Amino acid sequence: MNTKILIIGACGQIGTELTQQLRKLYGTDNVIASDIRKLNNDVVNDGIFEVLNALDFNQIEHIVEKYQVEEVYLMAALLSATAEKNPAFAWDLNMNSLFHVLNLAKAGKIKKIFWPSSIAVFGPTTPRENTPQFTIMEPTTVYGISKQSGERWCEYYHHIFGVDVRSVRYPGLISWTTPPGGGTTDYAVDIYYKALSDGKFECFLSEETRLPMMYMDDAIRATIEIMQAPAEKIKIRSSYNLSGVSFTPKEIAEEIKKHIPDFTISYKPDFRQKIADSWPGSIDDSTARTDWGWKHNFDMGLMTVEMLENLKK
Ligand code: AKB
Repeated sequence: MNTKILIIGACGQIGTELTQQLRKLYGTDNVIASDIRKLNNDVVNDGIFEVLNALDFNQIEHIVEKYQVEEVYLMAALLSATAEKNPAFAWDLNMNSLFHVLNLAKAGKIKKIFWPSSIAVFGPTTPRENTPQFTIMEPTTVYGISKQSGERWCEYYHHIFGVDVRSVRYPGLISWTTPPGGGTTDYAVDIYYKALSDGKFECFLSEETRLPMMYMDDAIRATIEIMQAPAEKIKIRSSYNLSGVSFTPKEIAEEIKKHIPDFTISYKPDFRQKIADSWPGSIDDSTARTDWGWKHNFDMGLMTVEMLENLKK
């Protein structure tokens, strides 16, 4: 596969693992990683890396032309908790970076786009359990509003201009390689670090807050599978529901206790509780399963074993 790929936001939680996997599949010379700053990590050191501001159309266009990029994965975004603190910048970054790549595709400069949406597109009036693909969407967070608007624009650019844009609504993502930053679901990563280092964890969500989550391996596979699927199988051009596991802080703590019996959890909900309360507890992703064959592999037990084993190393 000689496709030239650009990842924008390659040093983030998803970008890091996505870059490594795409380099394995497409070859190191075909994958251009980029981010707003140059860190000293594998993404930067193990292949092609460019400093790139996702808000700068000319810079993106320049990199696309320089490497003759065909596919762009736009992973740069401000997540839910950070976006509440900086609404104007969140709107600017989350929307304008998307317009830049959509417009490059409209101009025929790139062939295919992956853009991540989120369970944050749903709101308090959405059915909470087994949230359907098509349902009421009245997000009450800055991040959710930007993702819902982004979905509408993706669908519009596909229908009106024929842009091949593909998207999934990620749930909270759990991984051991790169920590998340600024999300409401981040506790589900932090809990593993603290269980190993301190044997205890103070959770910023209440014990019964159920949220949809997914192990990163599944999320990366979903991302690459939807991008590799034949175009006619991608019938939804806003974004697909995607489901892995679904649990409460209490349930994940119980799972960790099976491996670290003395582990304790306490609860001190903060402003993120309100965000979590507006989101679904579980997601119906049967449309993704039917349309392009999506299937998750990791349940809470397997994910916990993998997280603890890898973080111990
Ligand atoms: C967040 O918590 O903001 C993200 C998300 C669910 O999109 N992890």
